[in-house]
Amino acid sequence: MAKNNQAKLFGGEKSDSSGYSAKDIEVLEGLEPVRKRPGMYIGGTDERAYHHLFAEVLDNAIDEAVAGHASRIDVVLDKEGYLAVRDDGRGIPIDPHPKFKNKSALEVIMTMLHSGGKFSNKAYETAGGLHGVGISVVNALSDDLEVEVARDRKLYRQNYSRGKPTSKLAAVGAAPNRRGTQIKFHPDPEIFGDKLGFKPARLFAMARSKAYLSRAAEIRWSCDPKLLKEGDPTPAEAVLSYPNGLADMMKELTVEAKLVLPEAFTGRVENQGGGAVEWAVVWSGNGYGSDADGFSRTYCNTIPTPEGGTHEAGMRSALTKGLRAYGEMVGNKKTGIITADDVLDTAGALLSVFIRNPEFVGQTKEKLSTQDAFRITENAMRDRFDHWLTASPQTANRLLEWAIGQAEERMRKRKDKEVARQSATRKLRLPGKLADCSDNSAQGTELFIVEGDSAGGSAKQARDRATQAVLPLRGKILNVASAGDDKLSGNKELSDLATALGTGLGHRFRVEDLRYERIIIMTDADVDGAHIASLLITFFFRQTPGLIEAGRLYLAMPPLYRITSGGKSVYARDDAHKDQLLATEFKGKKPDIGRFKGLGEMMPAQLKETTMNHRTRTMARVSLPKSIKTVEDLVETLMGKKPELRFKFIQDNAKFVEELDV
Ligand code: 0RA
Repeated sequence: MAKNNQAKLFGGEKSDSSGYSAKDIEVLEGLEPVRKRPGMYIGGTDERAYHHLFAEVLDNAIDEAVAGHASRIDVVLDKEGYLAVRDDGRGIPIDPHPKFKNKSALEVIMTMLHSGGKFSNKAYETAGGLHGVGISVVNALSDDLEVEVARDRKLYRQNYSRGKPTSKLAAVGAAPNRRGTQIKFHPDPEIFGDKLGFKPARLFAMARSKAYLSRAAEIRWSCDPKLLKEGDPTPAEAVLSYPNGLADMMKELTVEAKLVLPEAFTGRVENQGGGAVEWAVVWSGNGYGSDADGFSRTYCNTIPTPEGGTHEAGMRSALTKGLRAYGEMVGNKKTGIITADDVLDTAGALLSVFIRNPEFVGQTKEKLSTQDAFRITENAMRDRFDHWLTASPQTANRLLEWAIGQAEERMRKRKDKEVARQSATRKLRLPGKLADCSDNSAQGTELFIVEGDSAGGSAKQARDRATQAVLPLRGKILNVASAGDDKLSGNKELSDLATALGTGLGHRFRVEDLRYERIIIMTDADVDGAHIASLLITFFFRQTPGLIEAGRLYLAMPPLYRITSGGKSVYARDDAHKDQLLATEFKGKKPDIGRFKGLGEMMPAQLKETTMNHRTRTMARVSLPKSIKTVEDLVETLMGKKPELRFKFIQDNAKFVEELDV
């Protein structure tokens, strides 16, 4: 009997009216690579991959239903962990394959990578395309697999293990009232380990979402009750039939959602040639601007396209343009501010398209790239959306108002953000008056805080551009000792200073963030200069005590006098220094004594030599005398009523530390 059938099989000719025959099957290669590197074909060997085997088998049956050849699919999970998927389609062809003379088409489909009916438009109008790696991969990764084909009133069977036939394709009986294919398989523990098994809940969810997507097919689910653990809500038996397709899926997805409109916008448009576009769209609302509510699930030929693609873009375009056109039609003046995001951010959208020869791109080939899908989807949805809106103005107006509310919320948020960003960049942007040094790291660099713009100008000319920065401060600096923090931050001079330092102020101060190795206060060598220096020291003491503790604050010591005699010039810091020089170096001479009114009066070369060039200058490091422990002490000393005290402090303090050669 079996022998007879074999003989007949291989002598058979094509008997199908669709024009499909074994020669249409593309053949690429054997299955060894699949077992060697399963991850390349099913993305791993974990539980997800394990269940993906079911998706592959189910997709084949669904394709047969979508193509209009099958209407019922049975999924049966038995207690041994075998999973069977049966359809009532045409049945996998069992005639001999023209290229492989001694093999049936079925065997070629089962044992050759990338072979199958999916490659020919004649076999399927809208097959899942590249996504389906094919039934052969499932075969390769199963330790036991059985195919049954009911065709031409006969039942055929063949068994496989790990991709290789373990029996010949044989007619095993009559099948007078049956047509179709059944594939029953068990994933190979050699590949997946012996811990994994099918999870009923997971299979059921997969089957159900396929049922929503193919109204053509009714899926009957059955699972051995022994596999259902306590509390698992998965039914042992179920008929999954959703004549309303995505509308049903949407109902299921939005049972608890708050919706802007009571009804979903749903529809289905069938094109000639078997293509179709189906959708269900709702708008959810938990107040404007709550962007957590939107979702978009798109499919092509029942295959999920989580990365969207051309079909999704077509949908977005249809919804956006449609709503805007409606707004313009009813003369709503605000319509112009609506963007695609306003319409779509809170939209929950389901979209399923069926097209011929879909093409996918992206990392995981999960984004539809077929150009036609845009136009097909946009046209189908736009036309229906226009009708839907005009047919119920109440609903349409509500949606329009919602979108305008979204737009206004978006614009308000953007404004807030801009304000926030502005203040953030102001913090980062260095003050315009700062002449920064070109070296990027703090090491070896100095910031000169200079009194007045004219001194600042001299200092900028005198500095070493690579390592010395100059920040001129002008005007009366706030009396920082008594100023509150808000007044402080409102003071332009001091906030510029804080910015230049790079450290935060107060409790946010971090010495590591200091943009320079040394901070040098450079003021005139007179009482006013001492006043300003004392204000600054008070500021540092209050806002950045760590900077003083770290020994990074200095006082420049510009000279007050220039003593010249017989072509020889010497600078004197103060009166005492001058007197000392007159009594020693210039003893018995009548030198010319010049007094600098301020730093600004000095030639840049003089300023450089006396105050800024670290090889020739004299500087004092600021360290507070032990007697000063609190801000109050310091303020009392520096800011008290008597300016002499202040001047004295600066001078004493300068003397307090060794004169530095830095
Ligand atoms: C190749 C060609 C034809 C059908 C199939 C494959 C087919 C495959 C599977 C897998 C599960 N169920 C299936 N049903 C059909 C067309 C055969 C013909 O034209 O007769």
